[in-house]
Amino acid sequence: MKPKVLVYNHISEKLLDELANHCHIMQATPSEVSFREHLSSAEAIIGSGLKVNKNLVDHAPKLKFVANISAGYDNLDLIELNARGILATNTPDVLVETTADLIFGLLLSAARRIPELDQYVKSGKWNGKIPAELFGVDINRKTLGIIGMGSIGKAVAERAHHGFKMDILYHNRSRNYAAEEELNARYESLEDLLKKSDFVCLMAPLTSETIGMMGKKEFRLMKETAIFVNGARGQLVKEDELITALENCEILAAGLDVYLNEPLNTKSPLLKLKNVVTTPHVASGTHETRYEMAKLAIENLVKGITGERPPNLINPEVLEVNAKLKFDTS
Ligand code: 8YV
Repeated sequence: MKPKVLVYNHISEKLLDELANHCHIMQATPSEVSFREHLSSAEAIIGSGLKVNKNLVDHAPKLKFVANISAGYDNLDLIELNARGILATNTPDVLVETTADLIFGLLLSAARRIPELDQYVKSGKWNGKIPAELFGVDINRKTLGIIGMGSIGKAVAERAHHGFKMDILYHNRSRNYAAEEELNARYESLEDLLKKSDFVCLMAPLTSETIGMMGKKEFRLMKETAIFVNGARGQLVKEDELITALENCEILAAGLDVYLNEPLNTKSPLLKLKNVVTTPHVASGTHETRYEMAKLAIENLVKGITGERPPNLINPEVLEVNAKLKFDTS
């Protein structure tokens, strides 16, 4: 018998066929009634965004492997997974450039007010001179501050530096010497980065140290003409304080791909603000990249099932204790 794997997101037929060579596939989204039933017999789960916490693993007594189809893994309670000897993998690298494209697109859209201009044309208001109230602000040669200079932060900075001749400042847990050398990026304290940047782009992972790191105090440090972009996780920002900063024009505008609660509540004040450009947590969302992410997640999972070390193992400490995970292939 092949090990049972619960697929809880859409994955292309081609990749499912590949996965089916190695396991018995069960499919259900978390909102479907059959999800719980499949979970109770699943040895592995694959998908993105599901909160894998104590409550979930309590309902998954056979679970040995969690294959996340995402780079971020803040949806996983690693303490709980490690305690139960469950391996977890993610999909870094393959989404870096695509994610940076959209994040830079948000920056451009907010600065040049592309959604507002689009509406202006489509609603038939363009019947003469464009009013100066619809003008944006320059991007080229301005200063971009990146908070979280990991691979995606660096890819955003590359677009800014090489394409738009921007000066790059960054704040990170550790120095990124490659970014300093290749992009002339300068390391700054968070406070100095916020004070000096024309654009602030948040790309840090969600951890106990970064949660709520941007709030009233931080937005007040930013220039009144500055634009804030969040391409990381909504929980890094005190969202009500961001809304206040935008309403009170303490900063000029924001471009947001992520929110405190997702999907964003239709009553959120963010939806009423003209100086906010939104996308629905979709930075990695192109056909090509989502395919590559699912493919990599499957590669990780198949390695796990066949007793090899998965390339993107998040919690190798489980393997140290367990040397080899035994899947039910009897
Ligand atoms: C989402 C992401 O997971 O990889 C990440 O960390 O944030 C994204 O790729 C993806 O959009 C699915 O929701």
